[in-house]
Amino acid sequence: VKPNTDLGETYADNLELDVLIVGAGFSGCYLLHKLRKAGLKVKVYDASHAFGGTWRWNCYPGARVDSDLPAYEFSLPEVYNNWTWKERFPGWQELQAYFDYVDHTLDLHKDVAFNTVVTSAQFSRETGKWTITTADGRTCHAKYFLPCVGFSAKRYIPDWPGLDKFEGEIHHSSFWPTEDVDVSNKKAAVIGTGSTGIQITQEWGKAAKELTVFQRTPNMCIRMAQRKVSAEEQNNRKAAYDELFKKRTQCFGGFCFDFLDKDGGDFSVDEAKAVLESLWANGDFTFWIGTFKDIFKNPATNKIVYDFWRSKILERVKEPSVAAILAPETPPHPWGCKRPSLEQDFYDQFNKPNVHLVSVKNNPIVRIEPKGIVTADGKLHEVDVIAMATGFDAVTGSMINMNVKSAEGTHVKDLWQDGVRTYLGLSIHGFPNMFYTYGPQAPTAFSNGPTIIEIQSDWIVDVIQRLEKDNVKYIEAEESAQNAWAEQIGQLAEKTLFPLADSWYMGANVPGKKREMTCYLDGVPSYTKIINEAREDGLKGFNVV
Ligand code: N01
Repeated sequence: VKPNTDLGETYADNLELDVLIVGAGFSGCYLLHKLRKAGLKVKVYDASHAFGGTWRWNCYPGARVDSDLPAYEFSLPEVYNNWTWKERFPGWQELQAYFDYVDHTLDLHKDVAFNTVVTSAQFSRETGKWTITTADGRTCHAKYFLPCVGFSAKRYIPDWPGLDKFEGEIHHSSFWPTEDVDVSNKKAAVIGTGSTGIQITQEWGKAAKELTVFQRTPNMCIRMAQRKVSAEEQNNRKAAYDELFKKRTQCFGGFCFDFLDKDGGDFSVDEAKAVLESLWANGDFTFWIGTFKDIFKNPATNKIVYDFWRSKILERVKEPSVAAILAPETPPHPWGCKRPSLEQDFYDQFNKPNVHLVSVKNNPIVRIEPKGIVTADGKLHEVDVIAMATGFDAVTGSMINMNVKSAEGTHVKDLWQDGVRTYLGLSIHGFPNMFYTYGPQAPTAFSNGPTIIEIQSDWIVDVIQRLEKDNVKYIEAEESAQNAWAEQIGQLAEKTLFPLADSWYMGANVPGKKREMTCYLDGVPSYTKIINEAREDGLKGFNVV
């Protein structure tokens, strides 16, 4: 592909910038807006054709966010004042429209080069600049490099033999065609029951002639109390948004609620049940990160929640043998230590004659044949169309994907071979003047995206402004500070039940990936305090050159 220089300066070759951002999702939009306001010359590169990041790519049937209003949006009054949502948990179409509205309101697009895939990035200590190259042969030089590529940019597809021989349609959820995949007269399959598989199942269970869902690990889904939300209701609340957005920075998960201030053992059996009933009735994540405060530390408390959850699922699924796969008596892992999804009618699908569940826990998928999916017992499950809801090389994969190299030329993948190393979940030793958001060793997957993204982005903008004011050539995380941070990430995890689950949080979903906690587990307020203290303490843990 030849560079299209007709598209203006943003698409030019040999671009000279103060800041290059990669990714036009929540982080990229926010940082572009704030850095431009600070007077810097900034551009954004994005591989997609439009704004939205994950919400451009993940347009599979039923894709919607599990964070309810108004937690999942920018806290900028100039943005929220004139925007209203239609549903409590918006779907991908609405989220795409939101991003288009944000672009329009903040006039972002003139500084964003779409269809631009970054293929390498490396810093020169001599020039004090990053050199970034793109798939179509453009080069850009920037003093600061901000990869804002989220935690799920690198899709994971198991390497089953025969995948390329399948005669029907096959789509990974994060690379979904923009036109509808018609399953009305087809036998469809969904492989995987993470958040994505749950949502596709809800749609295809209704639309397909036959649907077979391949489940390896049960997803402990929470009820989603979806509803329409009127403009009037939202507008009446807007006077309180400033306070609400402040509150979301003060709660563990970056939502507008927090854990209860009591442990499970502080309640009698009946009291605990009543508490859980009321949280269940909320139909949102309060049942996950708004329950007993020792839920992720105390196996007894965790089991109380699991048993309650299971009782709710057993009420829904009619066939006991199917219910036993979806909600087994023995928990497959501690409650909530893999990301639970919100569901509306996922479990009800399995009461229909056209929807089938296959457990691949002890009978794995071994290959794909032209006509379908073969499990270890030799059975061919004939299907016409497959939704691969098999997830991502999460958290670390996005950065690795871009071929980012240290100033000395070492690929980030090689540096992380024996374990992820970052400082504050914001920077990496050997990568001067590079800061990232919503990635490894930050609250990332344990927080509401827009909350932590704004906190980290504000930190980055502030630091860059200070460096510019002081005429600094570059800053770089100290190796010792980075090692201490990595140790802290591991120690925090060890105090919890999270390492007991084979989750993508632990890197356990991708064969060969090192098993370790990839995110910061002590919540948004504690993380914010640490990064702000480091900044105020003369950029503690950084070398300033
Ligand atoms: O990916 P996942 P996802 N054979 O990794 C299964 C966010 N998100 O795309 O659990 C058979 O969670 C795998 O099985 P197991 C959200 O943070 C948010 O669903 O590893 N099965 C699992 O069931 C989410 O957590 C929203 O045993 C195989 C599934 O594939 C994250 O993105 C919506 C397999 C993968 O699930 C990722 O979600 C969507 C194999 N060989 C996504 N390999 C909302 O906010 C993997 N699996 C609503």
